[in-house]
Amino acid sequence: DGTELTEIENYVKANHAQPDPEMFGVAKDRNVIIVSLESLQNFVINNEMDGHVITPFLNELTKDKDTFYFNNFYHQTGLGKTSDSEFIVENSLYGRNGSAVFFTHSGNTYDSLSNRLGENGYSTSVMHANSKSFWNRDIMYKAMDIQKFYDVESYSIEEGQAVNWGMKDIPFFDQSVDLMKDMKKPFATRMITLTNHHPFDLDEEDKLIPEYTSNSNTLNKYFQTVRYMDEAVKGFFEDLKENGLYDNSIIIMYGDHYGISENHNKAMGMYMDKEITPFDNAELQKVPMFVHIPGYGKGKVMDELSGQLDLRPTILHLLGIDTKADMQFGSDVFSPDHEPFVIFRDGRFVTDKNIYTQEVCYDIETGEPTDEAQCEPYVERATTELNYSDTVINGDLLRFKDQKDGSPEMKERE
Ligand code: GP9
Ligand code: MN
Repeated sequence: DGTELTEIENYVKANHAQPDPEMFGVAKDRNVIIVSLESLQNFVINNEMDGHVITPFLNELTKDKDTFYFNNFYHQTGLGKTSDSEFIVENSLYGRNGSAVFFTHSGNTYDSLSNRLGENGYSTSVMHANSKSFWNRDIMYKAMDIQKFYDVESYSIEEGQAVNWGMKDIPFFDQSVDLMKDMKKPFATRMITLTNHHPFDLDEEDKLIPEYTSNSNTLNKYFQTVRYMDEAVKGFFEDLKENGLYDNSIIIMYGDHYGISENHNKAMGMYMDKEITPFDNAELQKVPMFVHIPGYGKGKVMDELSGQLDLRPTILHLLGIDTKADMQFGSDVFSPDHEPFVIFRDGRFVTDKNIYTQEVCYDIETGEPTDEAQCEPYVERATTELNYSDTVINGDLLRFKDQKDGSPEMKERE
């Protein structure tokens, strides 16, 4: 009811981080390209497997002057996997515990990133070469006001262009750039890659590095598909340049969720040369995040602790769109007020001092259990925040927001 909404709004307002004036609007009026990198975890970045570089192109980006590389950024998904990451990025709300919100709440009212961008003159879309109903996307995208879904029907998959779950990333990016040429400008699109997906199968010709050797077939093949995806992203950047779409765009890329589950701890332990503890398992939920602004020149490595819920406010602020009246639980990663506190869907959390998992409070520096009292205040906040997000979704509370604030136009301009 109304009182619930007010209480939650007060919490959200109290946690709002004002944008850094230096960063607010730096990408104003540019096309927005958001790339969801399937199953990409951060541990492969600037790393090697048996002497082979795994992500040569992304490694270059981590040192690139037009790129902010976030090396302390976490996925916050649950069982909804890719669809949860999409939900989080669009709404800056948590997915649901034990189910996929794309299935359970596709009839809700949302104030999505795409909705906000549409209001601001962008043509909005998602590009993903899978059937449109997978994860109930066709229905949920309507609820999130995504104007166009370039699903598998928008692509032509020639012989040799599909593997594993479907279209390979290289032809996918290639054809997507062609489709972008015809989009109304400025456009905002989210691209979802597919090749680096369990069980990480590849055609021989796409294997650019050998397999790893361990008791886990999954981990062994993972390095190869990651390497392939890296090659695909490299080609994508080249294509954008060749087609005149590069300079006037901002490209945001992130891993959607883990690729290697805890079932492969033994093999991961071998690769990392240590025994994998619950602390390590939590840290392994880091995914890379890149904000690439062609011509910007002041990019750097950012170790600010942050997560996927932060993407919505971050992106909107980079485009010069205010979010202070918005129901969102993340905050702008470039804001001086951004708080180093990341909550996982399952209640685990990370602060700049601790990781809390399986009801144990670990010291972030040593990885050893430490004084519970350090985690205590955050345990309560994590519970509150997850509950608030659930309340918003379960009660479809965003449908009341416009009414309370007055007309939709007033809300937009608040
Ligand atoms: C399917 C793709 C993979 O379209 O997004 O989904 P996932 O299994 O990673 O959630
Ligand atoms: Mn996925």
